[in-house]
Amino acid sequence: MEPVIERISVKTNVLNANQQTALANRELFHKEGLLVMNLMSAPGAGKTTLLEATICALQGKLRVAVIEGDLQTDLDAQRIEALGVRAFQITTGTVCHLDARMISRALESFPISDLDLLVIENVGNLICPSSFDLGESLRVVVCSVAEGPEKPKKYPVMFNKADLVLINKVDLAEPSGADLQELMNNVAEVSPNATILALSARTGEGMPPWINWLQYAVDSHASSSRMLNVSL
Ligand SMILES: Nc1nc2c(ncn2[C@@H]2O[C@H](COP(=O)(O)OP(=O)(O)OP(=O)(O)O)[C@@H](O)[C@H]2O)c(=O)[nH]1
Ligand SMILES: [Mg+2]
Repeated sequence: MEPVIERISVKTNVLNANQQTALANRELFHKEGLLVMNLMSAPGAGKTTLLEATICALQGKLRVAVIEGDLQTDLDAQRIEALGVRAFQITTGTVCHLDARMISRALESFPISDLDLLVIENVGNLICPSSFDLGESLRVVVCSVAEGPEKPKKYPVMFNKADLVLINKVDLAEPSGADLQELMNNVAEVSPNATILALSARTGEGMPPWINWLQYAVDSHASSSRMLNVSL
């Protein structure tokens, strides 16, 4: 029994240490009046494609930057920079999620004072990223119809902490025979507090409600941060 107890306490310590840094990150983001979104999904669900389409839709409306998390390569950061948006790539090596310290270190050389929105694209993984608070204000989970309708039920932790679940690749629902309604029902069951939107980052179908939701989130966060900073 003893080794089991040791393993539990090591995990608790790691999460507690992460929480301290996440709180410091959150305080900094609040001071800057900056909305920070933690964008998570299984590998390949379409996070970077969604960001590319979102950046294009927000051009001239919001000042956005992106921190990318991947095990290897800066390919995703290159895709974002190709659109003229500042991006910082974190490569985690063998680690399957970003943590608050990685974000804090990135911020030492990545300026955020002139931004409205910072998106952190987490490592593609439906499990580990959900346990690590980064100091974000919003958790957005992308789930593609191609993954099959049962994924939310099998990986509920990721979904039940989400503020928004985006069902992506709806253009593939018909050709792949995927049951979009069943997927949406399963998301609603495990994400009772989340807004659920369906779209295709590739074709643009369903993008306007997502862009409106994001714009509203940034605007209301900016005004509540202003009030908080005035009262401090
Ligand atoms: N048909 C279709 N393909 C899509 C859509 N969104 C993304 N894709 C494709 O899905 C593949 C993976 O997309 P990415 O945006 O790289 O996915 P990701 O979640 O960023 O992947 P990781 O960062 O590796 O976890 C690419 O071939 C995209 O073109 C969509 O809405 N419809
Ligand atoms: Mg990506």
